[in-house]
Amino acid sequence: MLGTAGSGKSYLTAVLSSWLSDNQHSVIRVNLDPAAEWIPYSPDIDVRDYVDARRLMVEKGMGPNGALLAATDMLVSHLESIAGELKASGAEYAVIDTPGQMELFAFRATGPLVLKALTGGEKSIGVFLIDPAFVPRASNMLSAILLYYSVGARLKIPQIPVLSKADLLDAETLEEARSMLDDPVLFEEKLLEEGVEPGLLAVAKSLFEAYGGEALLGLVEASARTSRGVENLYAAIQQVLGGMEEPGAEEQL
Ligand SMILES: Nc1nc2c(ncn2[C@@H]2O[C@H](COP(=O)(O)OP(=O)(O)OP(=O)(O)O)[C@@H](O)[C@H]2O)c(=O)[nH]1
Ligand SMILES: [Mg+2]
Repeated sequence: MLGTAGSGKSYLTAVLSSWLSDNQHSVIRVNLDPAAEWIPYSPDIDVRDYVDARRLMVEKGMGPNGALLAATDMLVSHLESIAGELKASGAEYAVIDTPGQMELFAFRATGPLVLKALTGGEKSIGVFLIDPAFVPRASNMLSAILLYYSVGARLKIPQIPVLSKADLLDAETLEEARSMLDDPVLFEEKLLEEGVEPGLLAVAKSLFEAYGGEALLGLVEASARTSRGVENLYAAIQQVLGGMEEPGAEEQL
């Protein structure tokens, strides 16, 4: 689960993993947030058992951001144990809830490193949550879209874009967002109206072209509050998994 702070990663982790186990899949929930105070599920694997950012603040007198940085970097020395726990579980699915401050995970060296160590060559998919606060203003949506592709470039795993907390958006707003996301001309018009500079307009246009006329191909609308869209998210996951090579297939060739 990836996404900006507060976008709903932990709640969707809870709901998706419950959905999976209700549907006879074995699943474990992994908390990767060393600074989480409270989590809406009980993690089967918890990085706070290895590094605790809150304790660093108290014991080393660090500020919140310094402690988070230190804790995220310290995670690296525990990767083998955490990956061992994950493998030993033998679960069919692991839902991994990433730290609130996405930039710490996605944009520092540790993120890709942690991801690679934990997934150990198994098929992995990023579920990228877009907060409804980005919707439906075109320039905000462009920011979210660029963030989505930027994380994809860093982590190099297939991603599924999810509009989270969809229960907070009324039908009209959702329709407005949808129509912009699959109509490059309308999207460009709105961007122009909102004063987005021409260089960025060209970037937006090329994204539409690159992804078959949709800025966020396969966007899933989901709500952890009502569970709406969770089944669609599962279907999207299956579709991506189906298109992926079997683990180790590359090496065998
Ligand atoms: N209405 C609504 N609120 C939600 C939903 N999912 C999460 N929230 C609320 O959004 C807030 C953040 O949700 P989290 O799941 O903690 O988000 P997060 O991305 O894990 O946040 P951090 O890890 O702290 O960055 C909480 O107060 C939730 O109650 C949803 O589907 N609908
Ligand atoms: Mg969280």
